[in-house]
Amino acid sequence: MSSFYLTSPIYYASGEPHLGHAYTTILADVLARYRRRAGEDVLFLTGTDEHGQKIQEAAAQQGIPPRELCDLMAGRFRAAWEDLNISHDRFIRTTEPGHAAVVSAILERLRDNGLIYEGEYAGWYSVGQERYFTEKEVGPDRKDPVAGGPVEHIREKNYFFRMSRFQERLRKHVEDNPEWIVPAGRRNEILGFLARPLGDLSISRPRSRIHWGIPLPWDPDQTTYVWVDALINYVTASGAVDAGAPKGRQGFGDAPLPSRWPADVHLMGKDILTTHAVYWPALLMGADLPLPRKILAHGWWVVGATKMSKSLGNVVDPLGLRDRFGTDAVRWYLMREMPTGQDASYTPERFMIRYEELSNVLGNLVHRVVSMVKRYCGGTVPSAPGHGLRREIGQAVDKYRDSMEGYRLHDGFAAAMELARTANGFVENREPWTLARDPQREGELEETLSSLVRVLAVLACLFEPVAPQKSQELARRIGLPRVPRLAELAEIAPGGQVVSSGPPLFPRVEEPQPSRAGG
Ligand code: ME8
Repeated sequence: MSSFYLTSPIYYASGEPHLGHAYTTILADVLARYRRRAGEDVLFLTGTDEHGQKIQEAAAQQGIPPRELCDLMAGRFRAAWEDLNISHDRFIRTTEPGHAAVVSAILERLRDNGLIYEGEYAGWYSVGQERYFTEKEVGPDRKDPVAGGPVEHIREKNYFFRMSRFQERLRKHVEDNPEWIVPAGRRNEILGFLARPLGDLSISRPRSRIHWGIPLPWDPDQTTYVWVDALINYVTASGAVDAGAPKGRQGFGDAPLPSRWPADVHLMGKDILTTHAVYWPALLMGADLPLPRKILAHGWWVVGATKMSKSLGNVVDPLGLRDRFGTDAVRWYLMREMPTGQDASYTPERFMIRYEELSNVLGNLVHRVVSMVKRYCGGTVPSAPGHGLRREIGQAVDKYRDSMEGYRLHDGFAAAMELARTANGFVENREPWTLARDPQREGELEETLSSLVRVLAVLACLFEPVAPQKSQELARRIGLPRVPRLAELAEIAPGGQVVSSGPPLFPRVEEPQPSRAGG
């Protein structure tokens, strides 16, 4: 069985989970479920980023120890993912002791490779982004260029990683592997970044200023820079580095350990592409570890022209629609509405358009087919060859697979919905109600219903990654023990299953009013 390792970012434990986090995590979940349905052995990693100034300050503001804040927020993220039916295999927290050990081992390796030096840092720091920015980037208004938050001027001792040494190797890697950073627009952004001289990376902060973090193994008065700490989570969870082993046998260089590394894909929003596509590969090269196979940076959910964000207080929240429309409908909206890589904004009207597809096209098809099998065949799926729509099924599945493999999820799901639409058209053309009145045409009726049940089995499989609960319910209604895998679709032979009816899969609901998230 081939394996697939995918990661979401690990989210800051300083704030509540919101729509942006949910989007990336659902995207990751859809890919994980798709890969499992394709028969692969998946490791899907998510978690929380728990160190650094941002957490330290948030905890101080609330008057609680940072650890307490992290425990609380890690719990909130876990609960949010449960509510959204996220099927992660591992939830990592950077405060886990095992992670600190891997961070130390990697830092030691960089130092042994002659890539660390001590220096003084003077520049602008944004706590919101946990990053330094150049004079030019902060501009005359002295704002962080990502979210427009405040920056502070800092002058202090830091250790530096010789990132500049990897500029050429990295640039060549991006050039030679056009599919490494997707979508292409984001890749061009990184190529542009790498065309200018790359500085070295500050990897530590004085402990006197930032105490909440992992001490440098050779200088405990310095705390590891939170981005270095955070990025390493992907390696920690993979098992590629055994920090407890003697040097030389920890998994670096020519002596790799059996592990899930390298990741098949790192997913993230475009706000943190540079850290993932520049800092991270440079650190991996420095530590003699292989690079991830792909980096996918998606767009933002925006309000007007700005990124939706907690700190900007402009979060308009479709997650609040779960109560009325169900989790699967919200997942469907988010995946179907945003072409992977582009920005999108939530509006109640667009939500309704997407919901009505579920209800009027897919839900309606399920209802019609199940009712007809009940009415005309006593509830048992007829054993007819069911050749109708075979070509259409084949084409839809091909387009779906091709889109999913190419990370164009919106296209993949559009193909699935199109198949449901075609099947509704097939019902209208065949008019089973007319066939049922004519005993001479009983064979045709059975053939038609059998074909339709086959389509429903295929749709259960195609929709499962985005609408797992409803797809299971769909499989149950047509008498299947579970949702079929992709490889099983060709052999599905309807006949003999007992269907069951139930309330509409996607009931009619009134249009949502714009809502503002609280908290
Ligand atoms: O950056 N639209 O964590 P974070 C779409 N801890 N996605 C959005 C979004 C929006 N409006 N807002 C946030 C961090 N996101 C670091 C990551 S990884 C080693 C460390 C999503 O809590 C998107 O995935 O600020 C973005 O990259 C991420 O949340 C940032 O989450």
